[in-house]
Amino acid sequence: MSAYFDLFEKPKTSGGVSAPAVALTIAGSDSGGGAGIQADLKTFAACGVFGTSALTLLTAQNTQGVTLVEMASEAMVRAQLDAVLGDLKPSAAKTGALGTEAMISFLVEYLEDHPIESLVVDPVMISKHGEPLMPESAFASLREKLLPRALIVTPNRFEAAHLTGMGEVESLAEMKEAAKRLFGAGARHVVIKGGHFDRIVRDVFYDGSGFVEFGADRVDSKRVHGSGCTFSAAICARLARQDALVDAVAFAREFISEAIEKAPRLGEGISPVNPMHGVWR
Ligand code: PXL
Repeated sequence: MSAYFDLFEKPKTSGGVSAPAVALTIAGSDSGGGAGIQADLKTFAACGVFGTSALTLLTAQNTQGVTLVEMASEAMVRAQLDAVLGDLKPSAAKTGALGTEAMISFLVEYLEDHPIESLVVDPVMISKHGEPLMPESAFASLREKLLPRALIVTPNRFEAAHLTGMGEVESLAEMKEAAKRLFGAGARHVVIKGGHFDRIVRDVFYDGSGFVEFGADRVDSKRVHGSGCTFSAAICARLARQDALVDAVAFAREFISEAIEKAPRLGEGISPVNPMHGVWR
């Protein structure tokens, strides 16, 4: 039986009224439904968690590519965060596409006044189609300002190479070196995903003292859209449910493998992953 067998376990109840864990995604919208907040909210729901969101940007896109990106105003992001944090009280949050250096700086300042302990940072830089979702000039802010706020940062090898300035992160040894550097930049935990390049997937988790390797000897050879969002959202959902971090990462590894294997053939371009694989396939 896989690790997500208890997905549909009943939420905790208080006084007969169900009280699910609440998670927050601070991310961009993907009109095509494959990545961004759409993937995050589906993943939260599939993991038995009530999803809330603060949209940072809108993309017009489908399986074939991104045609337009527009930023939300700072006032709008602030109002969304105030509304959600002040009332629904999420117990974990994740960041996805933040778009600009100004948005990163705003969010970091906001988090100073409204700290979120269980914060998953998915350093979204580029879409699956190769369109930049953040200018290179913002990478340093992400590393220097946002990573110190992260309970865990979840780059793929490409993102890890950019964030560390290592040029490339290909081998397991380079993944470990990159994880150490990102820990050194202030992230309290790091998981570097290997899935973008290997047929056999290997992810490396680092907590500052030791490494844990997670592997999946299947799937992930498919080119799909939304896998990074779904992976980080699954970690966030399990943190919201009070899982230990390493258990949340192990769960997310299983969850994303299944979501890739069950990716539906939709559209003419790159298929979206299927975070709802436990519900329909
Ligand atoms: O997969 C990264 C990602 C995150 N967020 C949004 C996106 C994408 C990729 O296209 O569009 C909004």
